[in-house]
Amino acid sequence: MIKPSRVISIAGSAAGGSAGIQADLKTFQELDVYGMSAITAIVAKSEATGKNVHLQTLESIEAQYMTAKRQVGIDTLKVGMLFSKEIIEKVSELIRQTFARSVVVDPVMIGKLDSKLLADDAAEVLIKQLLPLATIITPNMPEASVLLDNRELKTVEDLKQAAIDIHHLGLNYVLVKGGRLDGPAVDVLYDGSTLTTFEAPRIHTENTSGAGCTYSAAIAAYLARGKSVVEAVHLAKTFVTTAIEYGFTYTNHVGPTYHAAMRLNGVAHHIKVTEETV
Ligand code: PXL
Repeated sequence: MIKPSRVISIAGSAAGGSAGIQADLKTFQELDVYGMSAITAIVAKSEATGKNVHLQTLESIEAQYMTAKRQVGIDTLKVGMLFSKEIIEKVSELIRQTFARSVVVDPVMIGKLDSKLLADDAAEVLIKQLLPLATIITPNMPEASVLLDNRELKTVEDLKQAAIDIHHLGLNYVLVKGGRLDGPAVDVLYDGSTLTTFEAPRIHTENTSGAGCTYSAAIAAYLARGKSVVEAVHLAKTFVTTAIEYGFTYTNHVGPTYHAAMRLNGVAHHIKVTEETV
């Protein structure tokens, strides 16, 4: 029997099942890797107090991570919502002590419904300690803007310059995602010499909750399976675009993407890939 590669998600729990750890584990299962988790916080809104983010202790996070590492072993890591400076420092330390094949960091800052998923004083530690440990980081446009002192990003050309400038922070691969562009959904990947552009058609839907989590989890799964970074992003964008095409909702809330869509229906849209040397 061939044993699947082992991937851990260090991220928040999204009670509604569309984002965070829940999206990551569904994606890992769809893409034939062995999924594990270390939960940093539970995102669930208390009606009584309005509190939305319930943090885990550093002890709990370390215990979860070490249990997975000792019981199973870790080939590849995906990092999502960390929220606080202290959690970022702890997770950076745990990653430094692990011989992982690849590390995917989704620098989660703001949820789709405007819930705050990163503390105000935490961006600097994120940039200095965690991002340099990543094989690839996957900011969306608002996150890329924060990494560049709140620079305004509007066009594909702005995304290309953003990817180049974020790379100069001392990082490996930088993928800036253009989900919020007008027009096609164009993402830009930069590795220090080549800019690769991935283009999908714009899908007009509200049901995209957890799309970013799903995309970065799929990148981690394909990297764990031995794909190159460019191949992993291409395949993961195909996966998430299909999941968005078949997104749905049970209620009047913004609904999830459908993680099983590609398995059940095949690829919905092919991604156009172009490369330029910079
Ligand atoms: O989509 C960003 C995100 C990441 N992680 C968790 C979330 C969300 C959005 O709600 O809840 C746990």
